[in-house]
Amino acid sequence: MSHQTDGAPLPDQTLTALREAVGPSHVLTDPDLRATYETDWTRRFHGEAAAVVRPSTVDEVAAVLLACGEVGAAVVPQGGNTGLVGGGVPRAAGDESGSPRPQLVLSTLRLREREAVDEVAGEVTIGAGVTLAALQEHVRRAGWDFGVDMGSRDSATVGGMVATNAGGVNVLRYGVMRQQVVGIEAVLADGSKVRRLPGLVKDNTGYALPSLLAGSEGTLAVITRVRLRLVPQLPRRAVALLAVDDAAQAATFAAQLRRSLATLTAAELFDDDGMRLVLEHAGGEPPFREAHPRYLLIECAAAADPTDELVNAFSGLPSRDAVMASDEGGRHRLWKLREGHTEAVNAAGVPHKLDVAVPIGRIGEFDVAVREAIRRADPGARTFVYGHVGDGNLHVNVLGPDPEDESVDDAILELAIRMGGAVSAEHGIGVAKVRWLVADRGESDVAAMRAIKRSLDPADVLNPGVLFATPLDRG
Ligand code: 2HG
Ligand code: ZN
Repeated sequence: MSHQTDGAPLPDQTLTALREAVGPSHVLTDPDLRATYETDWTRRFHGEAAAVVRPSTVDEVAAVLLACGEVGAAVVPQGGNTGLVGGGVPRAAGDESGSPRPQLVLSTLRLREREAVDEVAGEVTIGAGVTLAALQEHVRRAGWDFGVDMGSRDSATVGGMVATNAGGVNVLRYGVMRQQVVGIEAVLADGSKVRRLPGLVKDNTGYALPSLLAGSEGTLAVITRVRLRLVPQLPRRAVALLAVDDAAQAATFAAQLRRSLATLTAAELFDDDGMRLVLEHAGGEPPFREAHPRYLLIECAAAADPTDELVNAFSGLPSRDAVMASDEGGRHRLWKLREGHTEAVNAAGVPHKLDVAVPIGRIGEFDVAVREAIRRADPGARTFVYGHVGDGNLHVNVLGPDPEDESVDDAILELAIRMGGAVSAEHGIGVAKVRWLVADRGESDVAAMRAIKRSLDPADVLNPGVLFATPLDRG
């Protein structure tokens, strides 16, 4: 997490091999050209790569991995660089995970192939570097939709979303990214290709490699193409914002709505400080005359207008106040209050971002306890808690503590584990939470994970320092 440089150079013959593999203009060694690939979105994680390499085919990816494997160079796979745990940018010099090995970024942004939608199966095969927004546009033109959606849709890539098992705002309806993956093509550390893309809904032939690679955070393979399950397009939408007493009430309301509203697609939580920050940053009017402790945003989507159904459902709930919108502009304004958080927090400082899962029934308790734990660790810190209340997934964002100071991070993650939660819900472990893997998962789980990693990538070429401390046989 420091801003020193690593500086280990790649041997000349490796640079030559890389240039031959992907074309000279796609091996970036100039620091100005590398810069945007070397720092993460939060600016908290940064490292220096000997080169950024941008292959455009699976064979080019294989050639890059072979060239790196020969000289023991580390490869950091990167999609849209929207990750929030430092897993897609080079390791910083002086980090525990840093080593004198040269490292390079393998950008998947040129893997942009878009096959025609398979109308009969309701599936599509798509290059890893295609953004979520481009995927949505592509499948919507064919009358389908994709089940995962999230605020970073314009930059986040399909490959990165699979590699991190992304979640987003529609998980309560369609599940996480892993559940959309029907098939995968990927290159292993030794340059061999695994390809399972026939699009079979049922396929129990051996280990489920696509499921294993989903959420492996670039440590087992470079994902080059994926085959994804599609969902029906639901063009009519309605959004409501409920003012509530606390996070516990938001979770209770969300549970009641999940039972009573078959068209429910999202149940999102944020607090008043967060909403004010979004309005200050992006402009706009507060939705209510007075401030309320917490807000619950809910969305319904259907083929026919779900407005009446939504109004009936939330009118029966004892909320403090409520507004709703069915027109596009109004829906967008309400969604902006939630989706604008990430950008608004980032504009106010370098945030500590803790994406945690807690049992849904304990969300209220966690929301109270986490604020107290942060106050104890750093009384001057500013805290914003928002997230996917319907999934038990909260994003605790803290401004104030130095980027290198991990005391608030530790307090938050320790609390999540103590309450039966997980230290990562949808953003991954990256380098940010490596120290917490054993505490969360237990020794034998992590030993099994390490055994898988060692057998597929014995020289630790792929994303060293992510998930596990390096060298691999340590702690
Ligand atoms: C979201 O739900 C994203 O908005 C980002 O997962 C969360 O900003 C964050 O911490
Ligand atoms: Zn999220």
